[in-house]
Amino acid sequence: MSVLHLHHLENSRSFRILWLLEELGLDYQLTQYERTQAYLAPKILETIHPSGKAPILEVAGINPKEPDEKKALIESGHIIDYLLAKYDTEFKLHPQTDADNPAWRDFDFWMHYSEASAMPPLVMRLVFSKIVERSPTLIKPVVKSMRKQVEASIVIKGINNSLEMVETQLSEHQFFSGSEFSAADIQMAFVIEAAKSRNGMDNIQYNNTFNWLRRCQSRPAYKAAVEKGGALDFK
Ligand SMILES: N[C@@H](CCC(=O)N[C@@H](CS)C(=O)NCC(=O)O)C(=O)O
Repeated sequence: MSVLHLHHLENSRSFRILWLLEELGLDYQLTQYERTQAYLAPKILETIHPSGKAPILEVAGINPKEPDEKKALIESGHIIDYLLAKYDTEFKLHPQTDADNPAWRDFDFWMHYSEASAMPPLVMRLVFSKIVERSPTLIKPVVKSMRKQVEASIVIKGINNSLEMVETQLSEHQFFSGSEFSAADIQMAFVIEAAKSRNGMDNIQYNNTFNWLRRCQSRPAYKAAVEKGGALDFK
């Protein structure tokens, strides 16, 4: 029995964990779920963790007093931190914590920035598109026009700010924590793939970002994750 059991929802942040497990070369059990028609996670995920969202990583033996007990970890950033602390003991996928090291500061910054600031406007974009899709025909034009105004002033500005910051980072460095690939690239790749598909990205304006994404996608572990969990295909 594997100690690690990943619950992976198609086209979701759990791809990050799948990719990291492959980078670390770990043995793990994988259960895959399809999204519902409403593009949500299936209810069954709530039986594994009350959040009902992906990723969920179940870890056995985390409590030495109860070796058979499994703990369900959530939040992609937290799961990544856990896996790195436990299994990346030679620091191949993250810099050692050191406030004076710019590589660690960059690593830590992008690990947080991805979920705290970069993802929310992308999620809003998805939610707005669903509101329009599901609004009654009669009021659709009004809803569409409201969507356009809010998106232009808040959502698109937020996405573009993030993309500019990312492009600047990747024009100065090969990766998010400097010259070496790290788990911060895994965390940020999901953001960029979502932005590419939900916002559109000009490949000349964001040339360094596109080149970095190609470097990420050509990694054997990325390809193995696609093979096992399916390529990201955003709606
Ligand atoms: N901040 C959380 C976000 C988790 C999350 O929202 N997951 C999405 C998939 S990308 C989900 O499960 N959505 C389905 C739902 O809400 O029903 C993380 O980084 O893990």
